[in-house]
Amino acid sequence: MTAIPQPENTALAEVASALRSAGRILAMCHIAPDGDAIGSLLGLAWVLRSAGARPPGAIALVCADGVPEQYRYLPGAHQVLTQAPPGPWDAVVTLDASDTRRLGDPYRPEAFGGATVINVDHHVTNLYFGDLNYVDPGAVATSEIIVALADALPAEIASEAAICLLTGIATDTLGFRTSNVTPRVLLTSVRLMQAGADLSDIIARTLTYRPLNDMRLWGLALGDIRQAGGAAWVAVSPEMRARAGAAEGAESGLASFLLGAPEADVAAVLSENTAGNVEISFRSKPGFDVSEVALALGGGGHPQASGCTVPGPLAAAEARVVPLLVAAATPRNAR
Ligand SMILES: [Mn+2]
Repeated sequence: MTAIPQPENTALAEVASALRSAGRILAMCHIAPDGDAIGSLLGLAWVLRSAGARPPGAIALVCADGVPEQYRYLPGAHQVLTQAPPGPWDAVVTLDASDTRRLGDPYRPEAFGGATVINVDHHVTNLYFGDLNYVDPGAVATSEIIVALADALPAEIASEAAICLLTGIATDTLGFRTSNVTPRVLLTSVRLMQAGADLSDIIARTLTYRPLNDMRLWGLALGDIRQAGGAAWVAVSPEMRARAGAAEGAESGLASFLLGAPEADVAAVLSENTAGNVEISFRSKPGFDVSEVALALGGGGHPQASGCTVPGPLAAAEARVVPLLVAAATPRNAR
């Protein structure tokens, strides 16, 4: 057997020490941000502030797509910029992104002025693109890693940080319903609640939140569920989105909903965006792996939740994706 070289993680203490000594820090999360992207971004900022005073402007927070409506309750959400302010920076921290493309335009190493790039993530498909890399696929959320980082700095987790970090953990676990939720995750969450995070408020604002026009779009998509073997999927076109009056991103959560069907081992939502590309979300039941499907199509993610973007139109994307999806639904012992 040929040994496959495994990328090495930097010790968390070394990441903490790099952050302690960095004067100017730029932190960024991935495009089309979810609760963990925004939660870990803002949570890190609060943790860094409590680790030591820095002059105003010393910490900049960037997400190319801004903060979605349902996450604007997060303390500090208004501080998130869509473009990186001018460098130089001492450290650039990337959060919840398995590759640099996921970071969008703000990831421009030539503008960082020699900053140390610190890649903090929990995706098993992470490409270890940083100067320092702390990737823990055992963590349910990047926000869970930020709790460990706070302890390593050390830094107190006050209520602002706790709200952001519990939001990341609660959303990435779909409200503590995913198979990777262990007693450790619950204990960390208890700690964040004790620090001042209101769990039921977080769940209501993120997971239960669903504008009527989003529901109208779900209705259109669910009216035409496609199925082959153990795979179930739906397609969302720009026309459907316009008819429902729904914004891009309205289908978030739809793949997990489809997976609730006992007939589905794997589920997907194919959504054509206004640029003509098709964004695909994959979900699978434990024992099935959709990270490989996403990776084969240039994306990434976790065994139970992954995603990619492929060229449109929808029919072409569907023809490419469905055979992979059906193969992923075949149980391992039947391969
Ligand atoms: Mn995440």
